[in-house]
Amino acid sequence: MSHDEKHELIPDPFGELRLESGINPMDDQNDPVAMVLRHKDVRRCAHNWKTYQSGAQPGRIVVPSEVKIRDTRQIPFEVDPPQHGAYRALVEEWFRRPLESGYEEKLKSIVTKEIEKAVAQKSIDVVSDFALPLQSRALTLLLNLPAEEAETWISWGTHVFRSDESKLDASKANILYDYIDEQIDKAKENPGADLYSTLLESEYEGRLLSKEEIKGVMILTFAGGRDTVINMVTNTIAYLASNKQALGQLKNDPAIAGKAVEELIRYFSPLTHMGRVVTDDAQVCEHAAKANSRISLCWASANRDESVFEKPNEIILDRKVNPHVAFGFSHHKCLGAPHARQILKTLLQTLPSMIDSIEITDQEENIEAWGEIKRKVGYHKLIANFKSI
Ligand code: EMZ
Repeated sequence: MSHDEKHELIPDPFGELRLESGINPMDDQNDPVAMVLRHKDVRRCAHNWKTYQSGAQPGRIVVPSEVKIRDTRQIPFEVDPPQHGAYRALVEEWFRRPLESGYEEKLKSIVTKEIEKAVAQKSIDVVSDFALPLQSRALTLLLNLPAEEAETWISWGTHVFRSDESKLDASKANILYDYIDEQIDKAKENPGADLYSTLLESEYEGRLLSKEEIKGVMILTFAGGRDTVINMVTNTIAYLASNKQALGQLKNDPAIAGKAVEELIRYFSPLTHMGRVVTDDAQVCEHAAKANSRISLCWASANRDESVFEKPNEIILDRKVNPHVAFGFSHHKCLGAPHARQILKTLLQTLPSMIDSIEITDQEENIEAWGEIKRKVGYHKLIANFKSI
């Protein structure tokens, strides 16, 4: 490992394999997964939904597979075209609300309060005392629910299906399912201007959505944008703590915030990969992908592909050409992306005018294991001191 690599915030562990074979073969619960590593192949496979499907069995495209802890289909995530498009059309507009005027201001007030709280305390754990409450409070805006609702979600911790004890925690998952059931029933009795009520009025193929379908959308909303957003925020704080000049750059030139958002999300790639089920015997990079086996689209590796990105392992806040796939690619690209982007943009525009520097005093890295490969995706714990201006 070179000197530079050692000090990299989020190192790229896929480099060698990406050049050599383009594949990282791994096992998940006795079911092989071939991780596809090159940008070109990741995009090609993501686009080819006929051969590489999302809808085979609820939970199977997630790695580690969640088939043992849920049978509710997450919608539109686990549905293939053409049904996928019809479901997506029902929710697309709602998930674009973060781009409407007024939303950013509300988000700014949430972000500002969280920074003020961090400054007021001598030392905080960025994961549990900053990123998690920020993610949950921002989610009340996205769902258009009262701010207090965030307290319940904060109590669930960073992941709704994983706990310290287990990577797949069924009892934890049940807390979320029961909560969602209850909320759907409440909205049925007492409709409001929130996402549940909107879904209860939505029609698919000429009929109202079923409770199971609504539950599928809501599970995705709670699970999909949770640890990913928390890692994005925590990694941003770790980056700004070790790069004081970046704080200055963002403060002096706030117009780069938009580009900086894309670059940080490319670099962090909070979702390492997402699986697909192979429908017909196929070949990816000379690797035989057998029917009914799984491949995964490794966004994190594609985002460091040296044939696409100049100096891929450097964070260049105003990077000009940035065709990253951190939010996925093609039909299934992330529904929550406008919301995630707004959260990071607001943070990058607010923090530099409130904070002089950030000091990290302790940390525990969150390292994922994918076969032989280990990847740092963020932190379990990041103890920091926010020093105000
Ligand atoms: C699924 C997934 C969605 C899955 C875009 O990613 O996120 C994971 O964190 C969940 O465990 O169920 O929602």
